[in-house]
Amino acid sequence: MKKVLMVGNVACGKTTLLQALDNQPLEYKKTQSIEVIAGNIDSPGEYLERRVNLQNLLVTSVDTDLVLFLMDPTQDRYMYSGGQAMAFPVPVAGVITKKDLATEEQLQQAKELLELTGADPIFFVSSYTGEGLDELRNFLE
Ligand SMILES: Nc1nc2c(ncn2[C@@H]2O[C@H](COP(=O)(O)OP(=O)(O)OP(=O)(O)O)[C@@H](O)[C@H]2O)c(=O)[nH]1
Ligand SMILES: [Mg+2]
Repeated sequence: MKKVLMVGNVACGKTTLLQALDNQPLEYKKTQSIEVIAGNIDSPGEYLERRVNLQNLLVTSVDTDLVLFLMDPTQDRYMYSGGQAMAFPVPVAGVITKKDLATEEQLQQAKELLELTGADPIFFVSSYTGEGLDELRNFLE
């Protein structure tokens, strides 16, 4: 499986998705710093949200095969910038999280916003119901 770096707002579902992909029990734990989960790299949402920390994500991604830009369709805050995927030295794919909570309209809007970053392809998942996880796993194989 590809080694990935998780990027996304605070509470968008990065840690929960890594647990779900690894079939671990879903346990909430605030990510405080760069952390390894099942061979992948988890980051705190503050690394995306505070501009001063962005460099940490770029440097950390060098040691991975793929970056995942995550987006919670139920959150209004958009912290990415247009074309941001191009700044990374490895490919960037997108994941819309919390599919179980979002309306169809929220999902479509999140997809359009995430596409602006250049992330491709884009997956829709729910770590709670498991929807979309197999498709994402296949891509990561
Ligand atoms: N309903 C639902 N809730 C989810 C899902 N994924 C995550 N959550 C919830 O969203 C909250 C935040 O999830 P985390 O995985 O901790 O978010 P994070 O992106 O790692 O956040 P930071 O570590 O703060 O950057 C938790 O209460 C999770 O249980 C999902 O697919 N569906
Ligand atoms: Mg986390």
